[in-house]
Amino acid sequence: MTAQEKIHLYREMVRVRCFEQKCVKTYNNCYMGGWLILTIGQEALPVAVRSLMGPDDHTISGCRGLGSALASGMSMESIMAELCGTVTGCSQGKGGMFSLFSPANRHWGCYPIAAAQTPVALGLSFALKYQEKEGVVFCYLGDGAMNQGVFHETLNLAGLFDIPTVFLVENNGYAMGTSVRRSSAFKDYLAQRAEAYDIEWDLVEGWKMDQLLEKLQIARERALKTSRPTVLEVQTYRYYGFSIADANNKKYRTPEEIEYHKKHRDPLAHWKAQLSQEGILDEAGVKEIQKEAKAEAEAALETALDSPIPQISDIGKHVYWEVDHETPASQQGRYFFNDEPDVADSICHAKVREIPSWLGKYDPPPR
Ligand SMILES: Cc1ncc(C[n+]2csc(CCOP(=O)(O)OP(=O)(O)O)c2C)c(N)n1
Ligand SMILES: [Mg+2]
Repeated sequence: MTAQEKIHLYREMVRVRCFEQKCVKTYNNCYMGGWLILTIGQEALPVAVRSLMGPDDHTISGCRGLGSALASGMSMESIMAELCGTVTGCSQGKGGMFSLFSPANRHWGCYPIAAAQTPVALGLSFALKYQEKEGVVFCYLGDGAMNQGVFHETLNLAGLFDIPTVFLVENNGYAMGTSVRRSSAFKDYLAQRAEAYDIEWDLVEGWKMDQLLEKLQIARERALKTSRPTVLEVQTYRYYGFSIADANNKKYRTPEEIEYHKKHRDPLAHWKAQLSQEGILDEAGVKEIQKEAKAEAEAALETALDSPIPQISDIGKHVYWEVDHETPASQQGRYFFNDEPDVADSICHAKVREIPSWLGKYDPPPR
């Protein structure tokens, strides 16, 4: 890596952290609603993943997906507006936290249902193989999501059919307020479960950028050369609660534990120390990067709040392509199979129902 590339990785991590800190303030000032699930403390992985991706590589994440969305190349504006519920958001402000999709950046979203993204990742990877493309799918999931049945079905098929997926288990020690030890049966490491499916696995200290790059590269090469999947357990830690609304987050873990991670395992501090040791980044450079990232987040917020909220009349749009394009299928109410329109008509219809009057009464708080 060149010095510039190394600095780029640091800048990207700072962008994620500054953006999310801005989100916290914005949420607390009531300009954002719904879920806000932060990556702070876990920034290194999404940045490392993105830096290794080729033109046919894809990403998909679980609920803790702000970092992977931002690292994918999505703009701060499009994410901030989505979280604020305004139309310049990537899903026109109609989805929020779990609608951070960007096909242009080959990022297929943050799935709120634990492990629901894993079979989708499998399907994406299968498509790459089927179309004979040189690509890999990086699929993020949490330690808690690892206990979902669908993940095991996914591993079974990935192992059986040689599907090129890299499963990134972000083990941050907790699933909501439940620790890994209280929720999960395993021998030494969670990722070891992959052995049951004859899938290669590994561990990585997720706060160390250099280690992440090395192990991600091995997994990616394996997928490209042999089409074999990998389960990579990334040891990491979240500084905030499960979501922004987690009043007990210092009760199910101690403040000392949080402080320990901030002091000894912070991904930004770790990479910064390395770059400073190599003489390629000094304090003035760090300050400049922070200043730029803060200004970018501030500008994104301004744009988001200057945009209108979505029209009530658009509530049924951007759900089915057929409806948006008024195809015959949408008239029949059958979007995928058109052979039995009568049956379909009786089951569902494409027309948007009358909008309840209370839905129109939402007003954003005054600025
Ligand atoms: C199938 C399912 N069960 C329960 C939930 C509620 N839920 C949301 S996130 C979460 C814990 C997720 O923990 P983990 O996978 O470790 O991800 P983390 O939040 O730590 O990144 C749970 C239980 C859910 N979303 N989906
Ligand atoms: Mg977790």
